[in-house]
Amino acid sequence: MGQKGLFVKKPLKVATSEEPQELHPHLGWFHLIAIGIGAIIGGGIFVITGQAAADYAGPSIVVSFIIASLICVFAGLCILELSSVIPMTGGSYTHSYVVMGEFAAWIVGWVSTIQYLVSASTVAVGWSGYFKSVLKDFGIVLSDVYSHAPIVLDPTTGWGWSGAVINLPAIGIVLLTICFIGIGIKAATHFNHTMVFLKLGAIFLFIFLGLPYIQESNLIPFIPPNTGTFGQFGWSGLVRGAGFVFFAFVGFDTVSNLSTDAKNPQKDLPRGILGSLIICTLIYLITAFVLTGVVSYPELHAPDPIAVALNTLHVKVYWLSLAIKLAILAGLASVVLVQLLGQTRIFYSIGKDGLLPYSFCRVHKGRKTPLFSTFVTGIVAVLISGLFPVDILGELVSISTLFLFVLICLGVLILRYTHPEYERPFKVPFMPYIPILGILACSIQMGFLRLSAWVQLILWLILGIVIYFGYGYRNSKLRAGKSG
Ligand code: ALA
Repeated sequence: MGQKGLFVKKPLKVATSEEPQELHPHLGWFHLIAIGIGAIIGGGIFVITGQAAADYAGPSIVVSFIIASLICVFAGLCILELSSVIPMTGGSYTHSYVVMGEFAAWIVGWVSTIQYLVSASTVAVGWSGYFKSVLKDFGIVLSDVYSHAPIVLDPTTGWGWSGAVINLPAIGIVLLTICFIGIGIKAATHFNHTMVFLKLGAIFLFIFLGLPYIQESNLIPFIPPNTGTFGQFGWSGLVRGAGFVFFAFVGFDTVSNLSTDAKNPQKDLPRGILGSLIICTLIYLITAFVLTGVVSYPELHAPDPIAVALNTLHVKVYWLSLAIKLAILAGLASVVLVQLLGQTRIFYSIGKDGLLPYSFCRVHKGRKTPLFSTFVTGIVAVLISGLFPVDILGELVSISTLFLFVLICLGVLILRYTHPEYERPFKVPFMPYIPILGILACSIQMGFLRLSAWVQLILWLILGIVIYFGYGYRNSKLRAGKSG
């Protein structure tokens, strides 16, 4: 029999027994950590860190990273508990369906779309910046008209046109990765391992080369004085910087969406999520320290800050600098891949529940991949990455992810009190303090972001609510009694 109301919940038993066998479970903890690193390290460290240091935090961006990583630990523990109770494809979307009901689940799924699809597009735009830089090293100058976002958001004049037509390199990398995903997850993870290896190699080489060239004068004052405007240096800048570099951690929970692709989800998901989070945090702290130590922070406002830093090193290591840039290109490509992969799985799960048309969950028999979801993901990412610049997209991704984390921490609290009897292979320690701290930290961090980010998030939510009442509410399988 069908159920009514916006808060209709998926019973846990039904949810788990419904779990599809169509996808091919073959990922171990090592693969999951690699996928985590593939999703985490990317545009955040290679592009956004430089801009956040130059505009908001200066050398104290290192502390911003610590704040951002603590928020991720709070949220990560909550995600782990939910994943251990509800080990299903769809990650936070499915968890919310079981814990808070359909409407909350839709909101989470819809906002996750920003987290995955928009962040993939953001990184694709960052990829385009480094691609141009590499071409320039070979004497090829790509016209901005075809390699830059046509839409801009100026802090003083508002929305406008840059004069460019489209960002073709960004579109190119989206198309390439979406083809890999379409071919099948096995091919996708092999591609990912190679990329992760190159990306880590580039970072370690940069740290190794940069360490001897750190100048104390670049790091002092560690917290540059506030300019008189809230969020521009000083303590408020340091915290705003944390909101910006939060982008660099987006994706650490991607692994939780892959429970049906994992061989032993209950053990390997915690290892995958926490392992990749710890490794990436350490790498970020050292990289940010070297970056701001080698270059005076105002100079880091560039689409390719690592390349800027490499150019200031006194050693003439042209080929090494080129190798690092090439590896960064590979690394950024791996983030695009993992984020788009996560998005296809979210569409798949939402389609399965009838909140999006059935085509979204149809799996190609030979390839074992949801082809239509992959196709739609590709088209939307092509449009976003071809038209928008990094700063607009990155800020939207950060605020949306923080919003999601508030809901996730809330979900853990609700489930502990509504269903204390559920078996919890992983339990958040220090209940209820960790989720409460998570909610507070994310909310405060959101408060430090710019008004434009809030406006974009609210508009996205309104669009999502319209789509839900226009389609999902009427076609929900749970409500119609076809599941649940
Ligand atoms: N965390 C990912 C990146 O930095 C989104 O590119």
